[in-house]
Amino acid sequence: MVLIEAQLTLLKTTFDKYAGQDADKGSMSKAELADLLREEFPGMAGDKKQLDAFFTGLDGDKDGKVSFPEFVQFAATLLLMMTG
Ligand SMILES: [Ca+2]
Repeated sequence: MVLIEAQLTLLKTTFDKYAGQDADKGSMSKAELADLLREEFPGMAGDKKQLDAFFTGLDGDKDGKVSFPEFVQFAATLLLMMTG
């Protein structure tokens, strides 16, 4: 459980860092997601089509913003895929 807690804390820190850039600090806009990708995943940045697809995939309820639960769900899915 300690490991999961550490992962969640890291996710929350990462989320807050980028979601907090504009007035809406509780969710991530597409611009903020683009910043996150550029900083955390340099290899994925620069492709607008890829960013659009990524953002749409994260935005589960399609309200144009990525909330923390949506972000966590995505990270969990990634983790499951990686641990197979
Ligand atoms: Ca959303």
